[in-house]
Amino acid sequence: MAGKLYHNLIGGEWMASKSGQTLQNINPADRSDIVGIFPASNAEDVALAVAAAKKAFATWRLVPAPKRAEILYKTGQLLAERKEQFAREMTREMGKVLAETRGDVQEAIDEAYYVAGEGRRLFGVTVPSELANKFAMSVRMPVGVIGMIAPWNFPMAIPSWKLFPALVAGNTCVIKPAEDTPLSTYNLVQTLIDAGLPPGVVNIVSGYGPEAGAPLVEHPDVRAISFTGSSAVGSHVAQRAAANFKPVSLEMGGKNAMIVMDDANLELALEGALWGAFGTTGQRCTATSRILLHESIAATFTQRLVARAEALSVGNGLDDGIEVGPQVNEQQIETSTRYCEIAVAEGAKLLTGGKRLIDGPYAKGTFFAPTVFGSVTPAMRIAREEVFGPVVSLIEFSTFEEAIEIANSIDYGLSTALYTKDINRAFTAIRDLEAGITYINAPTIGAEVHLPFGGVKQTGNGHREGLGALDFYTTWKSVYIDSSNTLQRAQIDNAE
Ligand code: UN1
Repeated sequence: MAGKLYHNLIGGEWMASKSGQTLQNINPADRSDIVGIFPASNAEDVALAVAAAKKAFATWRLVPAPKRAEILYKTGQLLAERKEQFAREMTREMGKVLAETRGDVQEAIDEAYYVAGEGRRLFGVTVPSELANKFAMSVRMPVGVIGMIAPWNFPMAIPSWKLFPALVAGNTCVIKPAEDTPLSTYNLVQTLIDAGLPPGVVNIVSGYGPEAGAPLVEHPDVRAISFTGSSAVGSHVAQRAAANFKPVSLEMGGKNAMIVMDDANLELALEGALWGAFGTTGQRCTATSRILLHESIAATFTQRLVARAEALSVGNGLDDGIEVGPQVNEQQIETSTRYCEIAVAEGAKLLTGGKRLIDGPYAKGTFFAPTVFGSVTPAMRIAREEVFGPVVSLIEFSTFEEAIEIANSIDYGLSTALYTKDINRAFTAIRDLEAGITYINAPTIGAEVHLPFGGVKQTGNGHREGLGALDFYTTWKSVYIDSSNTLQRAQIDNAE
């Protein structure tokens, strides 16, 4: 099927890239299906979009926050009406199964309602002054033009985590969607416009990282950058932005561990493992990619997990009964294949999967078999490096302390899970696991929008989405109002 032609959105106008270059949005379940043709933008397009956002900032920043919030609330309502259509389009461009793309749109709806409430809060802090007849408070100000670079795995939810808090705070935005999944960002932004967002407040520049992402990061009028993607690209973004001291919010990789203790409800842990490891075809930064098994339950758990992994139905996410969709593109298939080879070479035991699926209907797309590796040791690369595919490693341990140590032994720190009935161990794990998120008796995926989302170590640089996002999208201004009609010198006139 030939794809529809889409344009950039700049200053409220839909326009082709100045170079005329385009990219194809391809259905990963059927690579002959072209979802759309999108601009492959470059620095020239980015400059126009930033200029439009800068112009719009002059007026948007003055719209009262509760009014800005009403547009977001309306956006949530419209998204709810459009949920099924947007979910279907998302499965077609990204591959994950319909139940999950409905969840992705729902996450944007949740974010809209959550952030809409912030329009009547945006709390500042009022404190007493140390001087008489002096009033002291601090208020949140918008930052200005924000550049956003979004990933393909949550093509509507993650752009909403970035756009909505930025907008409620009075910023204007230029967003570069992932080149694999621009349509969902278009659907999101079109919905914002239909809800009443003025022209130029959000601008879309689609394209590839080096040509469109890099100029956005470097543009002097872009005051802050929010990036979600790999740690390798995140490091690049941070270094480029550092040249002019631009704040950067980075949300990057994970190698998330689920610990299963000897007293765990094994059926529950199995369900969690399957969902955590193979949901979204393993393509979540929160995916369960290491399962740490207590030695006393390891054999049973492994046998049951492998059987259940083999029984998962892999296929086109739009078809009924499919549990695991394709990987997003050829490059991801190559990464999964390469890591399977590395794991075998390191001495891990391939228990199931380990290969691309190519027969019958699979020939048309980028499918990879749900894969389980046993006999994995914590030092192996397959236990340390992010695969971002349906590949999970099983590691055995003897004591709870050892499990925590293994869980913490990697460079990432996003999500963790512990399955146990022991409340004391649960609290110890909550305290000691080095990660931004810890689940007890639930898998490593499933974060809700109104809690902080992000991680430690190479997962992030200290910022959070969800609760905490406003700290990134606002800048503090401290305000002192002196009503004494005299010069009062702080630290001097009130000293003893
Ligand atoms: C991601 O993997 O990039 O917690 C985000 C979750 C989802 C968000 C994942 N709500 O798994």
